Amino acid sequence: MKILHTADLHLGAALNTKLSPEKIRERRVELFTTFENMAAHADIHGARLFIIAGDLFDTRRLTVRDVERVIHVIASHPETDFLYLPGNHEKNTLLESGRELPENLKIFGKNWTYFTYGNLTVAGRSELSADMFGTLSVIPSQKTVVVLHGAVGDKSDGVTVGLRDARELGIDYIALGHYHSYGAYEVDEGCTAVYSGTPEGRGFDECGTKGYVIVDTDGARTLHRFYPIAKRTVQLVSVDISYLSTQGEIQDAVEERLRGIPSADIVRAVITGRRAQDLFPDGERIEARYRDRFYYFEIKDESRTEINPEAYKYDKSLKGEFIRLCISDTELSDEDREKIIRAGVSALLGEDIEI
Ligand SMILES: [Mn+2]
Repeated sequence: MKILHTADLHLGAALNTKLSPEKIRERRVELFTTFENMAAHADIHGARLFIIAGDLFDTRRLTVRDVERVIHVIASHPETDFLYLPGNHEKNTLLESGRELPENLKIFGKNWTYFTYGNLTVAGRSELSADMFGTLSVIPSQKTVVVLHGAVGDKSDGVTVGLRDARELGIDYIALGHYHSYGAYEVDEGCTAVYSGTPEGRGFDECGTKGYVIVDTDGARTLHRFYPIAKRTVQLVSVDISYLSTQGEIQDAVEERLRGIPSADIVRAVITGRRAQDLFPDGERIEARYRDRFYYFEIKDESRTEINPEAYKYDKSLKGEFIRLCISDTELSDEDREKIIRAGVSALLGEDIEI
């Protein structure tokens, strides 16, 4: 049997970026569309099971229409069973909605809940506990897929899925939710625990390729494969400006690092490295240049000035005096000193400064 495994959609969630209000609305709809697209992908892959390993919703901002939209998607795929594990960001949102739920929506309870499809058993529970794997019943002749939501560790507890506890129990695949990036952990020879990750990155803490996992339980060994689906990828690109000496070189370095990134993406360029004393990257100009090239673009300057006190020892200019003063002030933290030197030198060079 083929299974589509997803988790952590956080439908209805606020977005952790500085998008415009129109784009926030648009992005919110896109998350629902990606859920809809995944249901269509399940059909294409021939997956008759669609596992949601927690955090389907971000209940804090959920509307009745959002809930109806999800129910509609599920009801439009009557040949697919949606096995839904309520996660830690939601309670039983669908049950509490008061709506009539489609027959092909199956919800895992707090304790082990089993759904059987021929020689495949899917077992899940929304609450974790220290002894949970001890109470799981596995039928040796059946393929067993376990669905849980939590961090992985050695031993299980209220928030941890203990992979050591899951060894040699005859489990074939553990479908996990909680971490927002794809990741696979070998449990024992026949079993892998997999995070599908969120299908759509929202903020800069959710960078990289996002998608879902297709699990195939038909062979002797249960196999899985990750498929990208996100409409937009959140990209964190670092640009090292060490050894560069002009604004033009910085711009070229940024351009070089942004080459090939799709215009649909959400991009942050992080300027890093040790820069020359008088060279401050012109973030505003760089932002203006890329604002329209990407869905969203921002720049973050984390570069540091290479200050050699020796170079200023005999510098009689105002700048030399100023830098000497900052360096000799032992009360300043490195970070504050950096900011003050930056603002001061910019001012002395006649640049606009922001304080
Ligand atoms: Mn989550």
